[in-house]
Amino acid sequence: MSEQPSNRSITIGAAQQGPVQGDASRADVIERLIVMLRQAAEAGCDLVVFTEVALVPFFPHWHITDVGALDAYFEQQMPGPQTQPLFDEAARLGVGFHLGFAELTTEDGEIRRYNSSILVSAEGRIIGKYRKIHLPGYDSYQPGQPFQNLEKLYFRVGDLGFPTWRAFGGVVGMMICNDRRWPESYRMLALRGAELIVMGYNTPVHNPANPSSDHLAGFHNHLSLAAGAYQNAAWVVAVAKAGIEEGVEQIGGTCIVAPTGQIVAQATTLEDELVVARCDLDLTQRLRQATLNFSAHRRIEHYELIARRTGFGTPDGEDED
Ligand code: ING
Repeated sequence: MSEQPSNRSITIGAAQQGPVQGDASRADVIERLIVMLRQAAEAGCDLVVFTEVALVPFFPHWHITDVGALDAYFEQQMPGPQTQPLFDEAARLGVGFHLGFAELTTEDGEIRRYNSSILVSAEGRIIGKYRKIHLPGYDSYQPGQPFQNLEKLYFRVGDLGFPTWRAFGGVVGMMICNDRRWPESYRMLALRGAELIVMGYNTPVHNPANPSSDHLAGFHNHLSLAAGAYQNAAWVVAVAKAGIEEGVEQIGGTCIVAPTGQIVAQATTLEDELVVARCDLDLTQRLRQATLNFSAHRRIEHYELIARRTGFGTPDGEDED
């Protein structure tokens, strides 16, 4: 018998974004996002997922030494005057959304910068915020590279953990870009009940740290997402900032992945492109009662090694001589 969608199905729009060039204003970008928001409303979407650092070019690709120039890429209010139109249009259309942005805040008397994302309800209210934990790249300029990845220099490691929220008829969590390459990110969210995990990513084709894998950039993207979805029986929605942005070629591959690990919808361009799928949140529960029944099959008491190892270890056994 074919799976009958439950009444907990929601329609999700993954709003892939083409490049944001240096001369684009936030108003220009917000207008592009509103166009996709309207397309999503037309398609009956309950939730639209925008990408990581959606409002500006992915500035960690450059070495910026002037603090004023750096801070121009950050949002000091969310929503602020320039982003409020997105919140207003979403509320008018009755569509919730996820948005990635560079967050500048003053906490405990000091200025702090994060790579952040928010989940916003269909009424335009911020449900929750996440701050990126796995910051790839370097904390100092890397000479001789065609572009940089200075997230460790510009952002603090996220201090909010991996929270989840009851929203859109289910339990929703967020991660950002490099987080998706670490299985712990999905597991932490699943242990907190996440049935839907949403994220954005800015992923160059070329990885200066490991150029021999450049041809696998797209494969590793979908592999990470499908594995995370399947091994945690969660829906995963991942949205690219795609195309050649200020000279850096970034992968597309925006997709919606079912808890079975199947990619049920994906982008075919490297531009602004809305990808839509109907997602049955109860499918997560059916899988979590079967293959992924943690209490029946998972043996956490045997996993203490994970807690002790900080890196790839050496064999426990004696060397065969
Ligand atoms: N970008 C990349 C990502 O994790 C990267 C950095 C690329 C790491 C390729 C490893 C390999 O998709 C961000 N912004 O995290």
